[in-house]
Amino acid sequence: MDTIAAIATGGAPTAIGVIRISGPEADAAASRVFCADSGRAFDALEPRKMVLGTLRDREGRTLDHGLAVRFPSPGSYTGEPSVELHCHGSPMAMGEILSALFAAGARQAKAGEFTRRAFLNGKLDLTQAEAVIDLIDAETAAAARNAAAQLGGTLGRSISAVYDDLTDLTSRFYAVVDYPDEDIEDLQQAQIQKTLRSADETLSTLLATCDRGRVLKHGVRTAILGRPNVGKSSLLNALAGYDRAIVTSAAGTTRDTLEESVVCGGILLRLTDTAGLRDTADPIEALGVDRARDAASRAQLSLLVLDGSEPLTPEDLAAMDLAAAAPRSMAVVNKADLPLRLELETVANRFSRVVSISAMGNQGLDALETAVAELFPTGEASGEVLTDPRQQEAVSRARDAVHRAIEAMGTGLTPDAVLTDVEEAMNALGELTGRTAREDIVSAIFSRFCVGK
Ligand SMILES: Nc1nc2c(ncn2[C@@H]2O[C@H](COP(=O)(O)OP(=O)(O)OP(=O)(O)O)[C@@H](O)[C@H]2O)c(=O)[nH]1
Ligand SMILES: [Mg+2]
Repeated sequence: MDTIAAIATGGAPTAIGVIRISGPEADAAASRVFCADSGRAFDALEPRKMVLGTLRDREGRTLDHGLAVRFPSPGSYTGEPSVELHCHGSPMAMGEILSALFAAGARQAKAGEFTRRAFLNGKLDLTQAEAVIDLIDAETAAAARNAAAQLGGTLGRSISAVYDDLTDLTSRFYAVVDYPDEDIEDLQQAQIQKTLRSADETLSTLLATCDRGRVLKHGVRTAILGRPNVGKSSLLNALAGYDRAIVTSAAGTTRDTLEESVVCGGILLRLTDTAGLRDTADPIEALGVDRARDAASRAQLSLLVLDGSEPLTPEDLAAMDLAAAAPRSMAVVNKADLPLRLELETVANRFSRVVSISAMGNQGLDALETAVAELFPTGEASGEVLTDPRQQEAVSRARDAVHRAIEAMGTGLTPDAVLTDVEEAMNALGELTGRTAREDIVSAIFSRFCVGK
């Protein structure tokens, strides 16, 4: 196994920069660039304790004063002998130190290679490796909390529990297949049925978390809809916290769709501001209205904006129809700073959630946040949420196979027919945790990582 090294803190100047080294020659390579102030030999430094010293380039010239930590095997992230060097985050100085490490026999680590080694050495399973990247990429606190729980191993453990039950079950089956004269006793039959049903239940519960997982990881596609001049762009700006969109008193200001991501009620909303919906003779505006309709058709959530200071117009009613067609929708009655002239009851009859705001005065946004949080409950961050299409596909394949096994048992098919299904379920679950994952699946996962992780 090669010894690998990389800057773990990116290429920009930072207060502190970390260089990671892992592999059999980690101590030897590090000893060439780090000299403890105490004068102790590098491989005699106390494990997992930070030690002060000088960092040097390949000619032995001092480049920085910093810290080193040794992690002897197996008590390291990768499971291999590892070292971390903490220095000032100067890309130039760190580049020189790295090149000295390469001269000492280490090579540049590839993206995700440290975590990949951790996986290969059994330090974490694939669901935990995926949690590492999800944690780094998390865009909301809820997503980070869920990734942290998954990193703790919750998802891997519940999958492994099902896997182990099925292993146990197959061994019983093999006993019967090997001695065909013996029938499976009724008691055994009942037990096998019970195991299969309980596997089905666990997997179905996991599959029910897919929607929640998608929201956590990818956020909610949200269209801001309404007739011209009601304050759609003002709402976008209020949520974004800066003047993202042009706002004027002229109806038809927004022509093209405009996108911005915000965290609202703890949920990541991928907002699209749209052109005001109306019939228009202006060909450019008409194209904008087409795009607005398109955004509405793709939205998971639509925010219908109405002007509370005016009675409903036929254009409002048409916009309502469009907005109400989205899987989730909410009416946002804007301009609450002006006297109310809108027929609130008509709106409330159509939308179960109606919030009153003043986008211009930044008022009522908390009510909007609460309503969004209620529409998309993230639940507690158990980590037992399927956030990735790969995970969802594997669990779904496992559950289908378990279903077939249950059916085969019911129709009195031969034990080996049932076995085939059970083994297929186990394969799918093994892919998920990495017990039986193919190389291409593993590679695809680690390609999402950055260098140094
Ligand atoms: N009084 C009051 N005026 C508002 C409020 N929000 C927006 N406006 C005004 O309403 C007008 C239209 O606002 P926009 O945000 O451009 O409306 P829009 O729905 O994006 O309009 P189009 O892009 O033309 O479809 C502007 O003059 C805003 O200043 C509000 O809360 N109170
Ligand atoms: Mg606008």
